[in-house]
Amino acid sequence: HTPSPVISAVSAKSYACQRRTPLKHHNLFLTEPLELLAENAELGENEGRSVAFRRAAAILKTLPLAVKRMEDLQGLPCLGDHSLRVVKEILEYGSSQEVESTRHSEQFQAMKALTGIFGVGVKTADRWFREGLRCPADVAKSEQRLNSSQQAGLLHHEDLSQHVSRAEADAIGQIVERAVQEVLPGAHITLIGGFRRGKETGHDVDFLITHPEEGKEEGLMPKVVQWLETQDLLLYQKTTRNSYLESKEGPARPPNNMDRFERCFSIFKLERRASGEAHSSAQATEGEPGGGEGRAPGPEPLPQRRPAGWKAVRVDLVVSPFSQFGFALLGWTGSKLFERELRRWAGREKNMSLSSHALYDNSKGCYLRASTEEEIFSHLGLDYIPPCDRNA
Ligand code: DCP
Ligand code: MG
Repeated sequence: HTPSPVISAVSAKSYACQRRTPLKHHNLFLTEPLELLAENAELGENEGRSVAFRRAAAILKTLPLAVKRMEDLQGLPCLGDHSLRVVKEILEYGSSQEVESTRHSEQFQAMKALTGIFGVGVKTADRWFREGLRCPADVAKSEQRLNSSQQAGLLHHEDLSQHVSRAEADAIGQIVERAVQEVLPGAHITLIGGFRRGKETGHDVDFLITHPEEGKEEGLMPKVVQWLETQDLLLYQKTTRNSYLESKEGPARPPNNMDRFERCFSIFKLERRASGEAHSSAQATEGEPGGGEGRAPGPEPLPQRRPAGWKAVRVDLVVSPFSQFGFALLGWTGSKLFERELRRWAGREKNMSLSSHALYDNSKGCYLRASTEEEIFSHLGLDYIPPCDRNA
């Protein structure tokens, strides 16, 4: 059996940043189970295992056809023994026992439900699980001490667990645009994250803000937040300052690049009027497993304020200096695996360190400047991949 030319072309490209990964593909019946195992590994803090499953899923997303037989996979990189075993079982029997038992396990479901609360990470969720808590309603009833983000997360959990539609993202975009123009005319805002990659729904809305005059962007975030607060548009916000400049770490050791910009994690109060379909889309995308009539058996709904007039929506705002804009844009467009693969490619194949602030050439001992994403791909010796094909 000789691999098809298409497979041969893909097989030379073992990094996701070398390939085009569209949003819609032909192998969801394989990638969904593999990504469930990846998620389970993440919830168990097994990062290596999680990345292995994600890489396996990502290669299958690039194939131009649905996989029918194991031979179709010959010569493909990124498929480890465990992933191959899962794929084989699905091809033969229609499902994988390991995947289905994980999907239905109490621990997986509880960890997913608990980390689904805004402000709750794996460590907290794990502690709560060991204390017997299984779902947000259990947490609400318990005597747990909650920090302010967790309190907001619980209070707005029902809204936040629903997908954000593109129309809602655009409505939020208009509000952010207005806020930013009020406090700093001439600033630019760009929709980043999943929506920039063409996703029709997201778990939040992400924006990158900059100003063409370097330095003008300094101190912008508190002013934007204050404006939003005076308009009663925020239900929660936590702002972190830009710590990149004060960072003592050398450039060769790239900073944990998500944390250094002036950034605001927030929950917006979106008037349902502001996006015509806020109401209906929230219901349409709920997609509870089990479906059918009424509620699926499971966690009881939380008691919470449920005014019909608005919906709580998670919004992330990031401010970048103009000189770093290309790096910030590339670093915040995702997907998370695509970002990871870009950094791995840079380090392993090019001896460079990429972050969402800069690109450093360790061999030459200098920074490589770039103002667009295209230039960064070119510095890295990669073909340009547009955002819609970064859905690894
Ligand atoms: N990001 C990253 N690594 C992280 C967190 C974020 O690379 N640990 C980058 C890539 C993401 C972007 O930031 O695409 C936004 O993060 P989100 O968690 O909002 O992810 P998405 O927007 O891609 O997905 P969703 O539709 O679920 O919001
Ligand atoms: Mg997002």
